[in-house]
Amino acid sequence: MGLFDKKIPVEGVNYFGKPKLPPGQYKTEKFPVLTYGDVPAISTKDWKFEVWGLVEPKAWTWDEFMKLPQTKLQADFHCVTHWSRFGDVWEGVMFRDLLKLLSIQRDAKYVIQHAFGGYTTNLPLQWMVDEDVMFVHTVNGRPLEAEHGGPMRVFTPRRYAWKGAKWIRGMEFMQKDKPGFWEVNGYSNSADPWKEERFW
Ligand SMILES: Nc1nc2c(c(=O)[nH]1)N[C@H]1C(S)=C(S)[C@@H](COP(=O)(O)O)O[C@H]1N2
Ligand SMILES: [Mo]
Repeated sequence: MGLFDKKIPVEGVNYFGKPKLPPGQYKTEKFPVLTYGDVPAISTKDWKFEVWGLVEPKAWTWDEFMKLPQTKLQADFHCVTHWSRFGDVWEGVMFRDLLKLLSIQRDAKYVIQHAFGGYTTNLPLQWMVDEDVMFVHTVNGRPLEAEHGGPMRVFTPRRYAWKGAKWIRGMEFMQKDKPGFWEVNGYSNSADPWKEERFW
């Protein structure tokens, strides 16, 4: 069996009313690892999350972050390389809940995710707020594995998976957009799987 279990039919709609399987995607039961570069070794003791830019700067240790409201979300994961994983239970902190603790300046319109190791990705603040963007530390009841971004990654269920940084270390709030690692390398800025926004 190859990477794609092409014969498995996927029917129905997801929790935001879109077809479970976006166009051009295949269901896989595997959880491939897609990382550019090395897997950084980050212990929860070393982990820290910071916000900067057009926001009052703040920082959280692991223990402080884990005291934020915790949410479980069952959601599907779509990679631009055509594989989709269904039904995992993702657990962590919703971006919306973090946002309630931030003092953001009026002219902040974009959010840049920064990862340990240098990876970045960008989204409009409006989408980060409206949608179900979350910080994830646990998947299906198990701590997120290092190769999948543990101890903490971002997950953006309505976007291709590159819009969520593994090993998240901070977010920068900006007035102007700043395309991230894959966006600079030719991938779509908006990355909507149901519109097949793969490249630009
Ligand atoms: N820090 C970091 N985050 C990243 C990446 C990366 O290379 N580095 N790859 C992105 C891409 S292209 C995808 S498809 C998903 C893959 O997540 P996975 O390796 O857990 O499947 O992570 C995204 N986040
Ligand atoms: Mo990807």
